[in-house]
Amino acid sequence: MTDTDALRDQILAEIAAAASPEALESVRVAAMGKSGSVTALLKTLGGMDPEARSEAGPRFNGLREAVTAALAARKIDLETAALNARLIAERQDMSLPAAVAAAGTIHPISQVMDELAEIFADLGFAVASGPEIETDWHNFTALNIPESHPARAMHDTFYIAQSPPEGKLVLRTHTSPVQVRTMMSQAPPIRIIAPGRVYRSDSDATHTPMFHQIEGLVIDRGITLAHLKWTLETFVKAFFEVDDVTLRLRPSYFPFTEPSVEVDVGCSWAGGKLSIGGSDSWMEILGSGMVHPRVIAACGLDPAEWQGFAFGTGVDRLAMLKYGMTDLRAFFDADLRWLKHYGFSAFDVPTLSAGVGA
Ligand code: 2NL
Repeated sequence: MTDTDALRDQILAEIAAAASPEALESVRVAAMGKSGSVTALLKTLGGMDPEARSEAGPRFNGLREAVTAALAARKIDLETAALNARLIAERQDMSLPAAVAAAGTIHPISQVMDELAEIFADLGFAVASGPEIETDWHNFTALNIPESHPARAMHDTFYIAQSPPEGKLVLRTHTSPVQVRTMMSQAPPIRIIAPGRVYRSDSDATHTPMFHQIEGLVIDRGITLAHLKWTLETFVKAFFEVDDVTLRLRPSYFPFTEPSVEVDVGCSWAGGKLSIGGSDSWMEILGSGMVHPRVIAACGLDPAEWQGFAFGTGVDRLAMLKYGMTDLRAFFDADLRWLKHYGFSAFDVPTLSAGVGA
C-alpha cells in the first residue's frame, strides 16, 4: 500500500464519520483547503523530476478525485437526513379539524339586516349609509318638517348641546337623512335601502333610546303607488317565507309622503302563536307613501319630472316578528344565554329559511 492509498483511506474514513455538515466541512478544509493534506501533496509535483512526476501525477489526481467524490456524496447524505428529520419534526396531521367551534353568535339584528340587504339586492336596491349625528336640516327641514312643526316634537329628538351656529345637530331620529343625502348627490333613477341605528328619547318595554330602522327609496319617472305595493308585497313574501300574504294599505299621514299609507300584513293567532299569512287578523309592519313633491324639490330635483315612493320600518320589530322574541330590551342586554339561544352561527350564509315560519 502506497502513502497515497493510506492517506485516501484515512480521509474517506473521516468523511464517513462526519455526522454533520459542519464536521464534513472541517474534513474538507483539512484535506482540500489551502494548507490541506491533499493540496500539500499536489504541490510537491512541481519540484519532482519528469519521471517521478509522471508516476506520482495520476496517483495524486486519483486521490483528489476520490476525496472530492466522497465529500459530495456524504454532503447529499447529510442533507437528505437533515431534511427527513425536519419533515418528521414538523409533521402536521392534515385530518385534524381546521378550527375549534366559534364561541360567539351573530346578533339577530345583524342577521335580519343581512337578510333585508339580500332581499332588496335581488330587487336592484343598493345599500346606502350616512352619519348618525345629523344636521337638523337633513333630519327634519328637507323632509317637510319645518321648525315649530308639531311633527318635530313627535320624534323625541336628542339635540347635541355644542352645535355650530349655522344649524343645530341632532342624533338622527330616522334613516331618512341618508336618502336626502343620496338624492342630493346622485342622479336618478335611485333605488336604495338605508338600514342603521336611530335615536329617540324614549324608553320602556317596547322602546329603547337607540333602535334600528330600515328605509327604502325609489326615485324615477312615472313611479306610482302600484310600484310601492308590488315591492312591499315581494319583500314581505321573501322575508316571512309565505306566498299567500295579504297586505292591507290604510291611509295615514307622514309629513314627507303624500299620499301616506300604513301597511298591515294578514296574520293569525291560532293556538296563541303568531303566524304570518291569511287575513284573520292584521299586524302593522310598515309606514310608506309617495315621496312628497316638496321633499323632492328640497333635494334639488324637479318634482314634475321625478316621482318616487319610500317606506320605513323597525328592524328590531321585524326580528321579533320573524324569530319570536317578546321583549325588545333583551336585544341590548348583551346576555350571553340570550345570544346563544337567539343568535346565528358566524358560518351561516344569511338564508331566508331559518325563521319560526320555516
Ligand atoms: C315608519 C315610517 C317612513 C319614509 C319613512 C321617507 C324618506 C324620504 C322621503 C320620504 Cl327621503 N319618505 N321615508 C316614508 C314613509 C314612512 O317610515 O313607520 N318608520 C318606522
